[in-house]
Amino acid sequence: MNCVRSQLHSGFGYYAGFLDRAAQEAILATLEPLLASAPFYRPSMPKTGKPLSVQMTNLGSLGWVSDQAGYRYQATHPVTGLPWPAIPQALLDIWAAVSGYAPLPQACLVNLYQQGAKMGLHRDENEEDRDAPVVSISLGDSAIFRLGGPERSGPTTSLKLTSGDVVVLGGSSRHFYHGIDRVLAGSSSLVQGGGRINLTMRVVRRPG
Ligand code: MD6
Ligand code: FE
Repeated sequence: MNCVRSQLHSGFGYYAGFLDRAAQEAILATLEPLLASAPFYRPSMPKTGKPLSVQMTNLGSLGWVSDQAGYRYQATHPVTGLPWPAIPQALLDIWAAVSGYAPLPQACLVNLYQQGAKMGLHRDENEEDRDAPVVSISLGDSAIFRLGGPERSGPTTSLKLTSGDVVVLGGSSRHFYHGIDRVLAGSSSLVQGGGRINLTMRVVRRPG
């Protein structure tokens, strides 16, 4: 494994180059049939119903969804009505390698960034188990990831995430604001048709 773990804050892990090109291609090939049965859809914002620029789908027993009614986890795809496909073993292996947390994730949110898509500063706070870290895998085009602190208005640092990088938000950083300012279109040839795919694995319900 050719990667460096940097720790900028307690509980924040940045594994640059965790997955080599072959491993990235293998994960994409594994995802292909799963994304065919649980296709990307465009969620909308609570209250306003305004569409997000990021397209989403999920893997696992629970998936994160957003619509006019609010943010929540649910067992089925909002468009197909089918249960989400299971999280593949290759992703669970990454969880086991970097999370430091024995219970397995119940949800893997899959974000697709195309044509100027970005994600505003937010905290992941719809999970019941917030001792568990969130593990994030980046594939395809590079992105500028902004990491702040526990307050929305606090100082932030920016980090360029490239294909194969893995980020862990654990410990105190689990509750830190973060977002994607922009994606560098054309910076990777991994994803067919271009763009960036981000996978975030979460433990939603408290285990046991
Ligand atoms: C993204 N990531 O990289 C968005 N959340 O597309 C996240 O929102 C995120 O990278 C929790 C933990 C790690 C993350
Ligand atoms: Fe997040």
